Amino acid sequence: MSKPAKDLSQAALIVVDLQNDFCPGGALAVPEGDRIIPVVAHWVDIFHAQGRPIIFTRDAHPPHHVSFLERQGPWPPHCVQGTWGAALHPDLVVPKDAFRVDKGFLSDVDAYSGFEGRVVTADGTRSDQTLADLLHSLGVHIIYLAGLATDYCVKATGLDGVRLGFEVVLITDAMRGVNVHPDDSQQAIAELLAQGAQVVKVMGG
Ligand code: VGL
Ligand code: ZN
Repeated sequence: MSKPAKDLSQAALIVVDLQNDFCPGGALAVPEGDRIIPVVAHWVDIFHAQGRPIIFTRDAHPPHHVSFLERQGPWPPHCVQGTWGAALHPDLVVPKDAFRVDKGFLSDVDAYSGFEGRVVTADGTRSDQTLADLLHSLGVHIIYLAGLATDYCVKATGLDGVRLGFEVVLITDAMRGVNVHPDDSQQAIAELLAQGAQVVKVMGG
């Protein structure tokens, strides 16, 4: 198995929206969305073994969210809080000490970026802490990004990360896109690279 070439001592892993509704069988399935699970699991193991933070973001909409078709939004209803579709995929092994960040929880506001979310505490309630607050409190300067969807929430999270001064590393084989237009994911990655993100380099292979 491959290992990252970089020292992870200032890094965190962010797994974006790896939820049932974005996987095959879900309400807004990303093609092959579930195929990334073993790759994500490998990276979770690497970060966990080094005691580095792992953060799972979740799309967490109320019913009748502004992004849904019924309100002239672009998407079918998905990731409604408390439903099966909003849960992290059951094949994911989520370490006990992993963090959760929910976003998109305001009825009239959509939020693609994890940086618009709030940290969920151990008892499941939403705090006021943002993802940036959390990363700063943990001394994180480098974020490794994986998850769904490359062309929406991964892209938005990466662009915000760069803007906020984080070094952003894309684990491109651990992400998949919706691809409303066939090359949307490629374009998202190109835009992220143009803004200063990097693609992960691995040793071993
Ligand atoms: C997402 C579409 C709608 C995502 C969330 O997680 O990429 N995409 N809501
Ligand atoms: Zn959504």
